[in-house]
Amino acid sequence: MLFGRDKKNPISIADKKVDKWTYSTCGYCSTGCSIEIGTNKEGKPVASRGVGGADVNRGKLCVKGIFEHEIFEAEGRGEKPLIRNSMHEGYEMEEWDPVLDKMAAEIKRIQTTYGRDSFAIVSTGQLLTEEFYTLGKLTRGVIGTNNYDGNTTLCMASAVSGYKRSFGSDGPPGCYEDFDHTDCLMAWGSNLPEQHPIIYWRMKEAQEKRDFPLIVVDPRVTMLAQNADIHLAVTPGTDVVLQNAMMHVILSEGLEDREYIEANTNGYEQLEKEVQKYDPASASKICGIDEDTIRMVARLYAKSNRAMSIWTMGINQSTHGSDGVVGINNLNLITGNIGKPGGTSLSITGQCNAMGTREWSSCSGLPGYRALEKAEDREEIAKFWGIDPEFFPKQRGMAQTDIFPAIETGEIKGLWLIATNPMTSMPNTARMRKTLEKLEFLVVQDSYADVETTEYAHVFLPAATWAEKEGVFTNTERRVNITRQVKQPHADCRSDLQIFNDVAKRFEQSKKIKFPEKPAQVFEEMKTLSKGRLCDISGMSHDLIEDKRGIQWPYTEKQKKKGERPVSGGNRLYTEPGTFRFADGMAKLIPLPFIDNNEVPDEHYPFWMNSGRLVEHFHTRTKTGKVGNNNKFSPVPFMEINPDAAHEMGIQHSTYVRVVSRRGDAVVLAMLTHRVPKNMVFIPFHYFDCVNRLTLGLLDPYSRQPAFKQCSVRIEVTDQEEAARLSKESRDY
Ligand SMILES: Nc1nc2c(c(=O)[nH]1)N[C@H]1C(S)=C(S)[C@@H](COP(=O)(O)OP(=O)(O)OC[C@H]3O[C@@H](n4cnc5c(=O)[nH]c(N)nc54)[C@H](O)[C@@H]3O)O[C@H]1N2
Ligand SMILES: Nc1nc2c(c(=O)[nH]1)N[C@H]1C(S)=C(S)[C@@H](COP(=O)(O)OP(=O)(O)OC[C@H]3O[C@@H](n4cnc5c(=O)[nH]c(N)nc54)[C@H](O)[C@@H]3O)O[C@H]1N2
Ligand code: SF4
Ligand SMILES: [Mo]
Repeated sequence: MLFGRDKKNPISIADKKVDKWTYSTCGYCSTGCSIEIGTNKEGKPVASRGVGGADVNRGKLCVKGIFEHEIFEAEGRGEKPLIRNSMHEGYEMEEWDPVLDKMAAEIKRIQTTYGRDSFAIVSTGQLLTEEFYTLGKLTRGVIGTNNYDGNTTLCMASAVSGYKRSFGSDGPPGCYEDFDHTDCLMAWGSNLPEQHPIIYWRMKEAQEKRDFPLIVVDPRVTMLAQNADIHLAVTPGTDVVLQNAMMHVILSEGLEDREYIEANTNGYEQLEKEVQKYDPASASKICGIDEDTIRMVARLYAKSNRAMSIWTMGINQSTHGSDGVVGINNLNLITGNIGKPGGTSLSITGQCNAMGTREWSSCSGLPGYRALEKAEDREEIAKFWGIDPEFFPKQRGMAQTDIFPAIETGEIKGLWLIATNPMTSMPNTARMRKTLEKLEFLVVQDSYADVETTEYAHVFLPAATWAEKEGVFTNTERRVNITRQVKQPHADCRSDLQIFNDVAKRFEQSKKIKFPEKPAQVFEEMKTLSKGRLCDISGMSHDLIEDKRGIQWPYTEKQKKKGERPVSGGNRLYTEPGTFRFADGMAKLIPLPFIDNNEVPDEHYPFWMNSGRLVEHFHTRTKTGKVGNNNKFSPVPFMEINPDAAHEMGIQHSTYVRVVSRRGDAVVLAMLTHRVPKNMVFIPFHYFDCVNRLTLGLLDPYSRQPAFKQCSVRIEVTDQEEAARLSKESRDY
């Protein structure tokens, strides 16, 4: 007889019958892992694996990447273009040509009737960079609407705005290799182990070797906080107060880096004057961190030889998002921690190509970090594209979060959404629904037809996704990496690049401009335009990028000609004194007065509502919701609530509750956990008709990014059977 282990079958890994592995870059988060997709003899994707020689991930993948081959043929993919005359009719399938004709005719009708800017375009951080560049050319050079932006306003806008205010340009100055050199790491509102698992692994490996302290600033006990040396459970939305208080300590105790400040910055006096107001005792009453801890952390940071900060949505998604970024930059500038190994301000990016859109999409300006506001930039691009510079607006138009209210007021009549699902991802779902219903014409271009926003569209364009196409992404550390085509587009889907080119052809103005068909040709154009810019990629090519498993910019033609090989990691910005991107080469120290403008808990709505993500899901679940090994871990909307709060209200673990805000309500399962303090609940935002029914989304004044993480709610015990029925209805795909 066999007992115990012997009884079990020996473990064997199923042979997936891979015939060929194709090199790509993961299409989920901004970590930028190199991935290979295995296809079988019939060309069907059957496996994914990490790429060993790639500096970013060194063979590893997280739980999303490892099942990524399953997304191509997942349920709900778009198959053919869909069309209808009004939102209240059913769709009909159509061929591409008549649908694109209709779309071009509607864009022209709306622009002629109401003005050029009355047709808006909102894109994403999830296309290939060549596609972003082409969409920018189409929008800025052909269609000519100034109301053009991306979902990145929900995501990275505060980081972009903060970098520009401090350093004179966007562009994260650090890299992952900084973890190998730092003596102190501070993570602000960033939950690496869940949201950037492979960056976390790089950080952890570095920390195990050199044991530097990790300080986590997050109102929740996240997985990162669990692994921290010091966890600062900051009062939501008050990071700027903590930063000012830390600077107060540093300056009053003379811990700043005088030499660095003098050689590299302007504005010291104004900053010093402002932070004088934030003595730790007063600051602690606002930010919730006791005064001694503030002093201790400030000293630790300033006395470290090299200190670095990383941050993500806990900072960006706030009414003080841009200020929070500037605050981190201030801290690093006064301690001399920019541009040196282990000393940096590294914004951890969100989507796989949120960086690519910042560099090349022309959303907030013109390609290659050029500005609409600068005459020489407008002239340079107009000349290169072959159009009149007067065709360009002289100022950036509306941000994505201003475009939707402009639909409400009737200023915008038509909208083209590309790879974004605002019905689920924007704050205040009820308002969003009314907004989309007001449109005379809505186009949704997505790889999946079943995205919630499609319900409001007049035209649906089925797009090829990720490795059904070829082109590059830029990751968090400015690394350009390539996605090779693994398979043909699903059904009748077309690549976004082809769709943009097909739309361009239908406008007279496009006759003046070249729209190359091949991604590699588009890349050549971008290379030319990048010469001498901060984001110089002129030394790269698709093949060299694959060969090196990704290359960080800048990598210039000159470097290539001199025979310099692209470094494998460790490439930084602002390493020389006085090389910031303002005219005088100096960075700016900017005072940050704090105004408390959040919706805070009160007697009617006593809980803070916080929202964010889970490791197994990506955003609105268009992909992970259909991958069994991702979806099974959290198939139903739930809420983290502190057990003490739950017991006081008689709420049992794993029962349904109704969460109510001034905007709406949502039914979720209560998950009792000490991750959240007694006066806070946390709801993942991956589910439709859930947390964004509750959110207020006040906007940051500089970046226009919504404060997704701060509003107030109350909780009601609810009828379990009714709730189960409602919950089931809302999650049926
Ligand atoms: N698995 C997975 N990974 C992803 C994504 C995904 O959907 N799923 N999305 C990608 C994208 S686009 C993005 S933008 C990133 C987001 O990555 P993260 O920003 O790391 O993720 P979030 O969960 O949105 O928010 C992080 C933390 O901010 C905290 N927070 C809330 N309010 C405050 C505050 O006032 N101050 C501070 N300091 N912290 C606060 C929350 O408690 C939360 O733990 O993840 C990327 N990676
Ligand atoms: N409450 C709350 N709300 C939030 C957040 C939060 O933390 N809390 N986070 C915000 C953040 S940081 C972000 S980034 C946004 C994300 O918000 P969205 O951008 O709306 O979310 P996604 O689900 O990523 O939508 C991307 C869409 O692109 C499609 N797609 C994927 N690949 C391709 C392709 O190659 N071509 C085309 N045409 N389509 C493709 C996908 O199917 C999907 O429908 O959500 C924001 N909303
Ligand atoms: S860490 Fe991000 S890039 Fe790497 S496999 Fe996971 S989702 Fe993909
Ligand atoms: Mo994001």
